Amino acid sequence: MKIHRSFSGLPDHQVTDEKIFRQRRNLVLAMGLSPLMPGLSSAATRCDESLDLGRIETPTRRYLVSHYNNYFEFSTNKEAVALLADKMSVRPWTLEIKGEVERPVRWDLEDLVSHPSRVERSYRFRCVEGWSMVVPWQGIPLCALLSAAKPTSRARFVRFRSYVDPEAMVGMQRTGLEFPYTEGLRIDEAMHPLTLLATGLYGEPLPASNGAPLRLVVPWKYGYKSAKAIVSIELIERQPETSWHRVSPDEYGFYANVDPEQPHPRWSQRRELRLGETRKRRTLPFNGYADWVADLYRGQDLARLS
Ligand SMILES: Nc1nc2c(c(=O)[nH]1)N[C@H]1C(S)=C(S)[C@@H](COP(=O)(O)O)O[C@H]1N2
Ligand SMILES: [Mo]
Repeated sequence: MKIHRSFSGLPDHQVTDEKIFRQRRNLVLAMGLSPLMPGLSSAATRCDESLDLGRIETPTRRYLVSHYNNYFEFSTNKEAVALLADKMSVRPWTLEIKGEVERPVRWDLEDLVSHPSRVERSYRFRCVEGWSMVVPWQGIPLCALLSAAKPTSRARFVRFRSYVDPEAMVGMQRTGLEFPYTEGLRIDEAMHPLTLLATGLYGEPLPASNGAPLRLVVPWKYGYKSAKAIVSIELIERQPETSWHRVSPDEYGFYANVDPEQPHPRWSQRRELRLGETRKRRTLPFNGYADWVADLYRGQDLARLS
């Protein structure tokens, strides 16, 4: 029988164990230095655990996932995005992780795509507008990259910036949004094991319309938090301003956790239309991920946080 050995000469399972151990230690070190915040300890202990998400609904057809998109850099017409976004060049691509970190890093896309922590995750995805989908993503848990950069004790929030290419992105002038598209998370949300930096879907590289080559996926929050085409991740002390919050602060909050009981000022959030279906479904608290993330918000006023 052939035993696979890695370069370290250890059988693969030991290497894995050691890798997990190192990740955990780095994470605990990183998190241990951070100011105490609700949910922090649970996020710290679960970052690198494998997640049993149970059974999830049937994935949305791939064609629908990549041909009905919000990507305002290109167009506000969801059906037009796929054609327009295809014209943007995504190679070469680097992602920088900077700010309040001991080890700023730049990743080439190639190294992310072959990253040892890559996972496959099917997640529900719920847009604030009331449509939803189920997507089989491939990607890297963001915590694996953040812990490698070693956040300092001042890192309490994370800011994500999308790419700008004024020539290819022909919709930029026609929206009220300011670009680069900017989003943010609290550090414990960013370190949560569900938070993914997606590099692909349906086993293939990300379609341009879904945010190629690299996009954030935060499945318990409304879709606008999941910024596309990410080039920069910055750890910072204060809650960052975000693109949607800036144009419409009463409608698009920073936390934006999916909450059927908290209506948007202009419509109810109780139900949603899954792409490809004809009858609406009930929207679930935290988009169905309450068991994994509700702890992050213990003791906080969720009405104000949504
Ligand atoms: N850079 C960028 N990221 C973005 C957006 C955008 O316009 N630009 N739209 C957001 C919104 S509102 C949603 S619902 C999701 C849509 O992702 P999808 O097109 O992959 O379904 O992307 C989010 N990320
Ligand atoms: Mo959205």
